Order: sequence, then structure tokens, then C-alpha cells
Amino acid sequence: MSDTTATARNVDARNAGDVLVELAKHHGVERAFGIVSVHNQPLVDALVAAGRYVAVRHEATCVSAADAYARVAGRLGIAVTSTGTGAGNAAGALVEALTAGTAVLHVTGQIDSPFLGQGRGVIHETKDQLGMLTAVSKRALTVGATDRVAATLADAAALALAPPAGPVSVEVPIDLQYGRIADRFSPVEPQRPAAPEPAELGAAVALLAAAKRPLVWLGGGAIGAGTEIAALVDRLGAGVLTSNAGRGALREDSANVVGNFASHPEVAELLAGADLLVSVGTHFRSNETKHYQLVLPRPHVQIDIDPAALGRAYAVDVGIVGDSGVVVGALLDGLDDVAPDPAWSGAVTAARDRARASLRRAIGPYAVLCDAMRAAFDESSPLVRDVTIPASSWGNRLLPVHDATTNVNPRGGGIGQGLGMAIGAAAARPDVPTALMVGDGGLAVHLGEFGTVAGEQPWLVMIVFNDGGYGVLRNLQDRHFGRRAGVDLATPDFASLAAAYDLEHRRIESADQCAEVLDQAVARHAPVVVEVDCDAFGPMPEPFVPPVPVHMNGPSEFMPAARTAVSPMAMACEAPPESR
Ligand SMILES: Cc1ncc(C[n+]2csc(CCOP(=O)(O)OP(=O)(O)O)c2C)c(N)n1
Ligand SMILES: [Mg+2]
Repeated sequence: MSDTTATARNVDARNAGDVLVELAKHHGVERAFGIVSVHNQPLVDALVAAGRYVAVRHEATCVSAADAYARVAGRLGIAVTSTGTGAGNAAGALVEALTAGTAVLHVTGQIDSPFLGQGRGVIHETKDQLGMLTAVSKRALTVGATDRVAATLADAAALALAPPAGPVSVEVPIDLQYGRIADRFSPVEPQRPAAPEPAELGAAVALLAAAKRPLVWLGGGAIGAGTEIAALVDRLGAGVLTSNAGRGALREDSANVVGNFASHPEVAELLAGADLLVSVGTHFRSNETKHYQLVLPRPHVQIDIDPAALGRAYAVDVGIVGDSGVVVGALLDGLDDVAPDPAWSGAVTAARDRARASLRRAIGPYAVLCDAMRAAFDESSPLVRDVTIPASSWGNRLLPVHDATTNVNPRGGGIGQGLGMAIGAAAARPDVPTALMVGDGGLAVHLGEFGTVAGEQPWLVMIVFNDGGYGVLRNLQDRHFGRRAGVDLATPDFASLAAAYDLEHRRIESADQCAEVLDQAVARHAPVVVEVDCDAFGPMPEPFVPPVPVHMNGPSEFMPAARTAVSPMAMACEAPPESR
């Protein structure tokens, strides 16, 4: 625990900090993440006194940690930042929470209310903080009077939690934070989605009943509906694809769960042979659909809580708006006899096995590390993955995820957020070890958080893949440009760096060391830096190149895809190694 030296608080002098603590207690938030400032002192003071505060080193980490805490604990995350630069530092991580749809309550300072909007140069003053936060949050609210603090915070928490969830920022001018508040915190119920339309359910049931070779595609919106989805998949004899975010909605060791392999060529035959697609709570993100060039089966039944998602990336035949568990439960209730093709489940399992075998071949010795990781960590251990080659190639696919609350990574692909996420994940689940996969480049972004790790002593194994730079961009440049730009980095001696923070350090230089080193690291019940020396470990037989378009012949080559059409844009890039 961070600083616990606060003296007893005067209960007659309740202020915004006390309200925030009451809110945290109501929502079961054991840890909030922040950086103290003259502009949030009452908030931090109260959180520390309540034993619910973790002091981090960068405001982005306040949000990344709260985001991962929310994903793992399945409840609200709370981040506290300062005004201006502090709130601005949080912006990138708020983008990620918005992308992932995580319920984060971000409470930030603001200058004294009498000086607002004058530009007189009050410390930390910024031009349009609310506008800045509005751009990167689900909503941003401001508090205009002390007697609005409690109601605004309650509204913000409810807004953040209401599906589709997202980060909500609240700025509280510092004079109002100190103001006396008589009322106790009174929670607001998050708004629930409306019931699905019977006509759409009926149309979907008719398609399901007629399907012989159905596929289901699960996104992050499927999490929490695992029981209903498992029952539907069983009834239909369906194969299951997932997005990265949907991993773990169903256990990945099930014979019919192909997983996050939709763009893999071994799955192409399955996609071509399917006669129905049911998608649940997914964006169909570019990296998972070969930049929308992947052709998906029709008819397509799409289920999403967000009406705007229906048909946005792929044409839809029946769209149903609603909570995924409720909708899938209603589909099950409506379904009578189904007669799937008896050969279909065998085809699903064969495609699943081929995809995994091909990826194992592509990554060579890293397959051993992947197996060792799965064996060393608990099924309920958070598996946090920054944007590094081993995560993008195999961590996001081959490393089995059996529980969706363990599946933590930046869905928007921003590097450097992994360490903060791991801190939040470990705080949410202290009884099991948390795993972090991070590159030397991603780690450098928030290296200061080693200080947080040293102070908090979470049960966290930080596996650092050291290839002396931005390897994935290096691979991309080698493949497409034949010259390198901005990718080779001066990299620290990680053993000395860990020692400087009094953290344990272990090195892996070959595949045969993986199991022993990881087992020893986990057994320490404390933070350990496990450095994988990528040069010594050996190359992947098929270097990972990110599946993004490279517009070699200039911008005219880029032609935005129509909503439902396949983009004619040339995929100058290669598909990921597992898909070659
Ligand atoms: C915030 C952000 N900045 C830049 C990038 C571009 N980018 C993607 S991966 C990467 C390199 C990551 O390097 P490292 O963590 O060492 O992993 P490696 O690729 O070497 O395995 C960069 C710079 C990004 N995705 N996000
Ligand atoms: Mg690297």
C-alpha cells in the first residue's frame, strides 16, 4: 500500500474526498490510482485515509491501471489526476478505455471556480479542459457548485457503467473539492438497455433454425454472456471465432472454439463453407479482418448493445440491439429443432488445430515459452500484453485464455500501457500471480512505474522481450522499405535497472530455460523482471510483420472501403506469420 501515514480525518468536515470514498465503497472499488497535486489534495487525502489509494508515476498510468482494474475485477475503476498537464497526460489512456469500453471514473482537478475561463495564468490552468476530456471520454462533466459534487460523481459512475461502458471524466474545481458537504453519497443506477425487438428475434431464430454450418464471432460484448452463448453454440453445433477482446468469453480449450484466428488462411475454408454468421458484441476491427478484406459468411445475424454497430463494418441481414446475454437467451428460447451438418463440428476442430499448429511452426522456440507461461500461471491470472511482437503474434492467439477477465491488453494498439495495466490487474487480483508481456520499447514509455511496482510489491512477473528496439516496425521496414528509420534504441541493462529499484531480475536465453525461470519467478510471490534476450533466444522462423496496409504508391492507392464492400486497397503488407 502506498502512503498510509494520513492522520485521522475530521468526520464533521466532509468534503469531495469523502464523497469519492463513499462512492468507491458502494462500487466495491478497493484501489483507486492517482498522482497527488494541489488540485486534488482532498481526494487523495481521503482515499489514502480509507486505504484505497495507489500512488503511480504518470497520469496515463492512473487511467491504465484503473482500466485494467475494472476489466479484471468486473466493476468500476477510479483514476485521480491533476488539472491541465495532469489531465492531458491521462488522455491517451482514456482513448484506450474508450476503445475497450471500460467503466473508468476519471476525477480530475480544475482551477478555483472564480478564476475559470479568464486565462489569467492560474497554476495548471488550461484553455478548454472539458473539451479536451470530452474528445477522449464517453462523457466529461464539470462540477459548478459544492452541493453538486455528490450528484455529479454518482451520475458519472452510472454513466461509465451503463452499457456500452466507457470512461467518464469529472472535473472538480479545487475550491469546490474543499467545500463542506452535508449529504451522503447516494448512488445512481446505471441505465439498462431496452429489451430486444420480438420481430428481430423471430427473424434471427428462423435463420438459426435453417443453418447447417453456423459460425459465431464473439467480441468484448459477449463477455458475461458465456453461459447463454455456450448453450447456443452447443445447440447449433457452431464453430466459434473471437476478436482479441472476446477471448475467454468461452474457454479456449473447447474443441469448437477456433479463437482469435479468423484472418488465418487455415480458417478460410471454414469461413467459405459456413452458411450463417452470428456476431455478438464485436467491432470487426481492422487487425482482425485483414483491414476489412476478410469475406464473412452470410446471412449475418449481428447482436450488439450499440445500434450504431449494426452493419458498420460488415453487411447485416438481421440486426438485434440488446444485452448479449438477454438476446442469446431469447434466441435459445425461440429455437425448436435444429439439424446441423454432422460433419461441421469436425471441420471446425480441424481448422482450429491446423491454425494453432501453423502458428507454432511460425514462432519456433517461442511456442515453448507460450506453453511454459500457461503452465506457470493460474487460469485466473491476469495475462496482460503490451504491443510487442510476442504478444501480437502468439500472446494474443496461442496463449490460451479461459477466463475473459484475465484477457488484458490495449485493444487500440497503443504501446506502453501494459505496465500500468499490469499494476491495476495485480491490484484487482492479488491472490494469483499476474503476467505481463512487454517489449523493451513499450516498457521504456512508462519506466518510471518500476517505482510504483517497487513500492506496492504486487505479485507480478514482468516478462520483457528485449530486442534492442521497436522490433515490429523494424520488421515492417525490412520487409517493405529496405531501410530503417527510428527503430533501433539504446536499451538499458535490465539487470542493473531492476537492481536500482530493488527488484528481482532473471534472464531467459534459450527455450529450455523457460519453464524453470518462470516457475521460480512465480514462486517469489513478489515482482520479478524476467528478461527474454531475443537475440540469444533465436529468431522466429517467420518474422512478424503487422497486418496493416502500407501505401507504397502514395495516398491515391488508399480508397476507403464502402460499408459493406471489400476494400480494393492493396495490402502491401504481409499477413501475420501464422497466416502464411
Ligand atoms: C502509443 C503508440 N506509439 C507508437 C506506436 C507504434 N508502435 C507499435 S509497436 C512499436 C514498437 C514496440 O516496441 P517493443 O515494445 O520493444 O516491442 P517489439 O516490437 O520490439 O517486440 C511502436 C513504436 C504505437 N502502437 N502506440
Ligand atoms: Mg523491442
